[in-house]
Amino acid sequence: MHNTPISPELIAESNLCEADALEEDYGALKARLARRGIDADRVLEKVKRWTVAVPSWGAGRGGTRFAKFPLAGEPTNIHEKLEDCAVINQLGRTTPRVSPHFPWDCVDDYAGLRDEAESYGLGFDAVNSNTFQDQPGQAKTYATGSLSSTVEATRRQAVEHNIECIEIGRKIGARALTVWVGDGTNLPGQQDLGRSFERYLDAAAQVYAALPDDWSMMLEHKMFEPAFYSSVISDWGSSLMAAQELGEKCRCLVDLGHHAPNVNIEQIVARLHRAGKLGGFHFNDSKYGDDDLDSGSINPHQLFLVFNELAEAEANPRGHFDPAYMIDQSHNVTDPIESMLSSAEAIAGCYARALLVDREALHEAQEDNDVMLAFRTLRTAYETDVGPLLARARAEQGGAIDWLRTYRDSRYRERKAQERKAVGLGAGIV
Ligand code: AFD
Ligand code: MN
Ligand code: MN
Repeated sequence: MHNTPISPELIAESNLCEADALEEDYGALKARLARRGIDADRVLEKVKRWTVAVPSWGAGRGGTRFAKFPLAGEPTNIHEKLEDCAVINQLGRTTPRVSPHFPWDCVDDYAGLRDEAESYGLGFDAVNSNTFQDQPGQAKTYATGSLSSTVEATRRQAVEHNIECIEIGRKIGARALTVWVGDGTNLPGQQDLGRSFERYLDAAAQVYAALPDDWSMMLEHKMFEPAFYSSVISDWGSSLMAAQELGEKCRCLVDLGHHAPNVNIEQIVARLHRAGKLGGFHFNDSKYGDDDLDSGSINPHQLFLVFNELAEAEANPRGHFDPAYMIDQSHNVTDPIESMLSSAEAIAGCYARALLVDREALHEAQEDNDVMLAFRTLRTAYETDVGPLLARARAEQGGAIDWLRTYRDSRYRERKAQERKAVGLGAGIV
């Protein structure tokens, strides 16, 4: 029996009020899908097995470089973050793993931390290293670069930090390291664009050499910020070149917010899969740049199209296909628990819709160059309201049908506001 921060009785009681309506709605969806030759119950079982990890840093209020507005009762350490992640999984039943970030989540006893997560029914996902900011007492600064720094001792320090992250990861049961560096330049001429990439490759190879056999390393590209003229791993091209050079266990991670505006991300997904280098995702949504908004809140259609490529890849795998799915968002004005529940539902919904695409009909229309029929085949799946299916998946696993009402009825945040120490004001992108 797991430690349950939200009372299971409250969830059961709340579900009781929704049960009849859900039964009716699911029945209607089932009938509609049956007419299209789709067995809703089979889709339901797949959706129940589908999971996405949550970022430990997303459990707290994020901020911009202008301000951070703390939330009463938000977590201030990894223990409290785990407790909040347990709430997210308890109500939503889609997020059983937490991706930690070091040194933010450092503790003395990692075996104990693993047990603590397990007590909530949680496990750990990819570990994230941090060489994009300096820590108190750190010997070398990352102000002008980390893995790609011109200073040898700085590169060594960054390599050692990544290796330490792998060691921590082994203790907590993780199997992947995600490397995102803020390295780049702010003015033309600041660094040689070719040599900085060489230095990065050389240092990243030392990290790669320390990977256990059953681990993978994921390279996360990002076009700009904190470097505003050039970034060393700016795009999927640089990421793919590096992953191909580093080796088999190295793959690319696609953060949906890390591209130039209007880039066709679903096509990048297809290309990376073609190269056998699709490592994983950081889901979020964006309007203008790396906004880190809630998944599916701005462009749910793009999210669906990404999942359509993933469903295609799953049906026709080339080499390795086991992408790591994760949320990476910054919740500046909402309760992070609510944002992550909403996002996990949006993401799982796109996964479910992608399963509803009549793939045979789509391929046929594509072969025939029947443009409208191909488009309508996708559109029919996209326009299907899978809400009842997602709600049923939650309910059958002990989650909440109406997670928002149940969460608010639990007064969890208000209780934590009494127990937890307050977070200070401040600025900073996390
Ligand atoms: C960054 C990147 C990367 C990093 C995280 C830290 O997306 O995933 O680990 O945010 O907050 O923008
Ligand atoms: Mn990210
Ligand atoms: Mn980002």
